[in-house]
Amino acid sequence: MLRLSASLAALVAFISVAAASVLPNTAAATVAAPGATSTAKLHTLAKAAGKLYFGTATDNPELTTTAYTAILNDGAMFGQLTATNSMKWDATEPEQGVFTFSAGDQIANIAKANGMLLRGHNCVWHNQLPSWVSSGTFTAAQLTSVIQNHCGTLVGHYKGQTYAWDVVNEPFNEDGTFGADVFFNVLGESFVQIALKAARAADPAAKLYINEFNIEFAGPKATAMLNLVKSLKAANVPLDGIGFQSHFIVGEFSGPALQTQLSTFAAQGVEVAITELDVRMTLPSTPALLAQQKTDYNSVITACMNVKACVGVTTWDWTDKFSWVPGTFAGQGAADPWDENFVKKPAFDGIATAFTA
Ligand code: 9MR
Repeated sequence: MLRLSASLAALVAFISVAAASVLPNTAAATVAAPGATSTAKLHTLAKAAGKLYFGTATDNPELTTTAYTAILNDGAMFGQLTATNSMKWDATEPEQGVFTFSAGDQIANIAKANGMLLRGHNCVWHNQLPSWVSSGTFTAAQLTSVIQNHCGTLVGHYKGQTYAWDVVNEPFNEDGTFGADVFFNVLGESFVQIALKAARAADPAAKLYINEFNIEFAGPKATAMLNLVKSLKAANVPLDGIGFQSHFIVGEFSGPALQTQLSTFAAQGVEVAITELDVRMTLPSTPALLAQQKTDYNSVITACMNVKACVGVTTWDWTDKFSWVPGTFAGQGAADPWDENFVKKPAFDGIATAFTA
């Protein structure tokens, strides 16, 4: 027994030494990973390429980090902002009829001060609802007026400042059925047009979007969204755009598939946009993963470039320091074009190259 253990230990020691001699040290490899070389400004490149904007989401707690705001406030880098959380229902109407816009205004004001477009996010979503909505008991007439009041007041507050609104966010399940939230349960799919009509009345100039994930490739969810667009258009319900969130995984993404979906929706007479782009990986990042991520970012921008109706691209924050990914997917991250120290990653070059191709 003792002899066996000793020889096992010797074997393990031998394998470790052998592995160390052929495998790169992980920590050293990460440090040696190449960063970006481009010194371009992404919004400037997007405009020169005929797009309306390159933009980013940002969140209020981040705005106290001066190294962060120094880059965020660069209107040549970012020509559009989305509030990550502060225009959502729980933030803006926490109690029925009591509206608070100070946090949302802080982000709207950064956009205004720097000449950036603003995308409103969002009016109606099953998530981040105050409990008076999510657990409320409503008749159809009552919930209709709750939606009309919320969307009307929210969109109306930012009237004249907003390029577009995600009026309805993530209405579908993966199988293409509507999510069973309070809105669908009480109103059926009519909640979509109730929200869109209220938003149009509140700000006739804002582009009205439905925003969704996992419609970037063919499947039941994309088909359901396409059918919804067709039925809303046929009924003359105001709808101007479809947002493709684009929360991708390194190496598991097809640019041609995305381009096909963008074109398919554009053919229905709506504009399209990449609204929440990030490309996550299993940590730690390696040069190979960062190189694949660069390719993936490049493919997303290329898909948008190849579809005229694709108006712009928004990343879901721009630095890994403030990415939502690690908090949601344990062990994953490094999803943004800048690292957690605000240093540009190869993905930055992937974006810049696609805009200039
Ligand atoms: O990034 C947002 C995160 O801070 C919030 O905790 C989360 C709560 O649901 O929402 C995140 O943003 C989501 C966006 O509003 C809609 N699409 C998916 C985004 C990532 O979860």
